[in-house]
Amino acid sequence: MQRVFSGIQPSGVPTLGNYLGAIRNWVPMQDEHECLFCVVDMHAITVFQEPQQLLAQTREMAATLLACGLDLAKCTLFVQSHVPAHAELAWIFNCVARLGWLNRMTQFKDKAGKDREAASSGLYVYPNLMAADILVYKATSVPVGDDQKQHLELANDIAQKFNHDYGVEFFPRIEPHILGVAARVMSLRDGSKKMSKSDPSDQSRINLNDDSDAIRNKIKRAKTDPEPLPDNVLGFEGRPEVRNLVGILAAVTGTTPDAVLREHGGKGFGAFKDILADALIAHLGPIRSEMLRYLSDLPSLDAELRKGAEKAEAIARPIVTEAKRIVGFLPRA
Ligand code: AQP
Repeated sequence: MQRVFSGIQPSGVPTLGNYLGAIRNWVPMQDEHECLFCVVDMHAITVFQEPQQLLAQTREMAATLLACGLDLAKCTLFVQSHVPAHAELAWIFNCVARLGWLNRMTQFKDKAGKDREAASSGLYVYPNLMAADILVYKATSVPVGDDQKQHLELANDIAQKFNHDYGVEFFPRIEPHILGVAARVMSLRDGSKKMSKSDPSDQSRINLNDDSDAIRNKIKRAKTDPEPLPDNVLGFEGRPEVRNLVGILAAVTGTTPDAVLREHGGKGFGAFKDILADALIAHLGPIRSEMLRYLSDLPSLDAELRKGAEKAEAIARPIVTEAKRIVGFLPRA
């Protein structure tokens, strides 16, 4: 049985992009693999988070994951900062990863923007912490959206260099697990940008806690063009917003963009957006209700997260202890 690790940042309310690109694909994996799912609050603070908001968003993210179908009888769900082994291994990896490797990471370039000097050093070494998140469990499979592929390649480079430098076969190879019809959901305002929970425009995304009116409004105002829907996927050329909306409908109705266009090709966007909004409301409504239910009992939610951290710690502690021994750290007597 493979050990699977995946994380999500509590840097905002989870979006439809997080759901279709990541969370939704985690649910069936629980039946086939040993799964660890983590709310990665240490990653979130690589960009400043207002403390009270971070705290609330961490619980909100955990509640959303449960509402989407993670089952605590089948998987381990926990908060990253509750398991210090992540930070311990990340420091070792800071000393293994090369600056040249980090310089190539496109996510740093995107997130740091034009003023790189003002970005936090945490944002720069983010991929080293991500490598530690995975390898501190010796996980071999990581389900992610396709935007994270580059970071996983870097994690493998770190694992190989650690093994090579210390002459061991300690860390395994990691395989990315990229799934889903709409593997990358784009912003509703700009089809060339990915949908992101931290985008300053709330209109750019569907949040998993949006109510029916908010969903309908955002879809109505989503950017399109005056032409009707094309008859087949070749018609997406030069129309990224159209490709995105069709991809979303295909993903939530469990079909393909081709099938959506066979049914709706030639329609105007007024009619198509109504159909899309209805499908999203039907799909996301029950998730929102469940999320609110989990959030109505915070002591139980916190207790479940503590149990999750204990289970995760039991796996991570011996692995990080051995990594420290390999490096030559004197064990505490
Ligand atoms: N638009 C997206 N389409 C498909 N998958 C996506 N993911 C994120 N956005 C999309 C996937 O969600 C998982 C968790 O992501 P994360 O929270 O760790 O960080 P992120 O990728 O940086 O997500 P956001 O929403 O864009 O957060 P912020 O705004 O804080 O940066 C990952 O598997 C990711 O691939």
